Amino acid sequence: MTTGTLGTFLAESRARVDRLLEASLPPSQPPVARLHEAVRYALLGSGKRVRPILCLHTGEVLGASEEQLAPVACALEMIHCYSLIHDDLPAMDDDELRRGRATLHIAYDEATAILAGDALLTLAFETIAGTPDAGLVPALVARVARAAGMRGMVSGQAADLAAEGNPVSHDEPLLSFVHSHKTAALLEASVLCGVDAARVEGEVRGAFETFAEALGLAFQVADDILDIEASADTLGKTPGKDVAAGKLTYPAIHGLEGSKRIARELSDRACDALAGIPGTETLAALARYVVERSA
Ligand code: GRG
Repeated sequence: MTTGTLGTFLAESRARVDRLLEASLPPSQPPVARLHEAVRYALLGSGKRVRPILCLHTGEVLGASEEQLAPVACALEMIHCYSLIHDDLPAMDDDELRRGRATLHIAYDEATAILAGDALLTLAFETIAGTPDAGLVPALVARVARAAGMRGMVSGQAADLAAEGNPVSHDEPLLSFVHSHKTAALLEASVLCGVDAARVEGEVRGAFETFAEALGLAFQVADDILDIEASADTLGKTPGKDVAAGKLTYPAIHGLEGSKRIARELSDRACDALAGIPGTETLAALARYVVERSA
């Protein structure tokens, strides 16, 4: 697949996800208009929409319909946006720039940012509950909750914060724990929700599990590399912050070149897992894009 073809696919998919997200928001009410505005600012502003695109495309390749997939695809982006809002708060990463503009607590205020995050997390599960194919709901809720909560992203974030500025704790097992939980878990779940919605089992499910795990980790290694190499303009957030904060990153443990090698190996593993499964060329191209992206 050429870079141009993937670019067109991504642009069209982003526009589709934006339409689905817009349609999934409840109408604003006057007493809480500011909260609704803040949620819209965080959710609809911009973003690559990697998680919903992975979910929709995986599911559709395997035979699920947009109707079955749209609620959970939107829920994954809502949870991702909530995590970014809370991660940017002064009590966490204390960032003023996200997706090329002011973070939510800067554009609004801290209390509104906390509530907008809470609102997006809960709206995500309300949205999954509305899946028209009701038989899918328990599995999707369980998968997304697990990836986002104490067995996933929240634990990864807690371990990351605990390791910050503490070089003694900078070891490979902890690095793997943080990255597999903080970032990879939700990306992995994005692919696997597509597989769940298509009710695919057996060898093909196994291949997608390998793909999802490798892709999720590759994404985080690439993010660590971008934190060092990208400029604020392309990154849309403050570059170099992770290194400056003494964060536990792949380059801190494996060096920049070692990290690039690991990212390539993970993306190769992801692509190899899908080899021979018809219709998966775009997913393989996405696995390459994840490590070659510049933002
Ligand atoms: C607050 C519970 C809680 C968790 C926060 C996701 C996260 C955990 C923190 C974000 C910090 C960070 C930059 C992690 C690296 C990987 C990552 C999630 C990058 C941002 O995702 P993209 O590149 O962002 O998909 P866009 O803006 O394109 O949606």
